[in-house]
Amino acid sequence: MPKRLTVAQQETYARDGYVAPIDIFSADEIAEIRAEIEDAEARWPHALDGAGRNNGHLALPVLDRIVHDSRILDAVEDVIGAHILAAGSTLFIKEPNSGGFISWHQDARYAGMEPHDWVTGWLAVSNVTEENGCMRMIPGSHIDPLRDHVDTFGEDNLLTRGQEVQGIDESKAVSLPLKPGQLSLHHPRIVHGSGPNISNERRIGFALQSYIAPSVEQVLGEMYVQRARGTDGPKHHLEAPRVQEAMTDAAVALRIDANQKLADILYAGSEQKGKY
Ligand SMILES: O=C(O)CCC(=O)C(=O)O
Repeated sequence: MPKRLTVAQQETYARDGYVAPIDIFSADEIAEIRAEIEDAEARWPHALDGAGRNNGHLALPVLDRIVHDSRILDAVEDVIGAHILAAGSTLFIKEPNSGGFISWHQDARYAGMEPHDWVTGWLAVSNVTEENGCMRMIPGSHIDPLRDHVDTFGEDNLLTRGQEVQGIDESKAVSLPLKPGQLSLHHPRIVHGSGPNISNERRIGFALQSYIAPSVEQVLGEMYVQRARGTDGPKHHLEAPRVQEAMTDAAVALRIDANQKLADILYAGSEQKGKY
């Protein structure tokens, strides 16, 4: 019996390559989380933007608590099983009336995590709507093998290389609006993207990218993981401690190393580097 998803939601994930919405945090809990994140942005400007958007959970307790929240892990367990490693996180913030968008892509194309026994969670910290740039999915696209991507390095593209799967039939796209505190889960090969924020509100998403089964290897470099649930028999990866206090020297140093290793993976084989 599943722990957090219904059997119907498990079937939806298997068929479509994503499932949403999944209720996780109450309105009060997510309001507190948002306040803590915005307080951290004010205290440590640039710690959470640009390349600083990556792996904030290694330095900020509020993000660490999300990554290790048992309700999220229950939903993840329903997809990848009871042994779970947390392999990274990214804050995707779109400011009001800003052009930043995410082109159609498949996460597995550049992530180096093989085989694809992993899943990405995406938590709405703010209200997330079509107007402010919610994610859009192409249902069933995870069934096919990986598609070719073109690296555009587009100015407003929020992906590292501006990587893009071209020729997508957008009439097939499904939008995933979420209320604050709701989660979506998506498959490593699902083709997805998101548009710009044409509203007057911030869009704050926290991507838990990704939760992996311990058998998953990193074939493009090295990465840090945290044991989130169960055991890590193979121990393929470097192990990161959980942070107790915000932005300690040790946590900041570890995060710099983790983000450099992540950049080495995401830009593997590319002569050009982007902003993230
Ligand atoms: O935040 C977004 O709009 C997209 C994020 C994304 O592509 C992902 O989490 O895999």
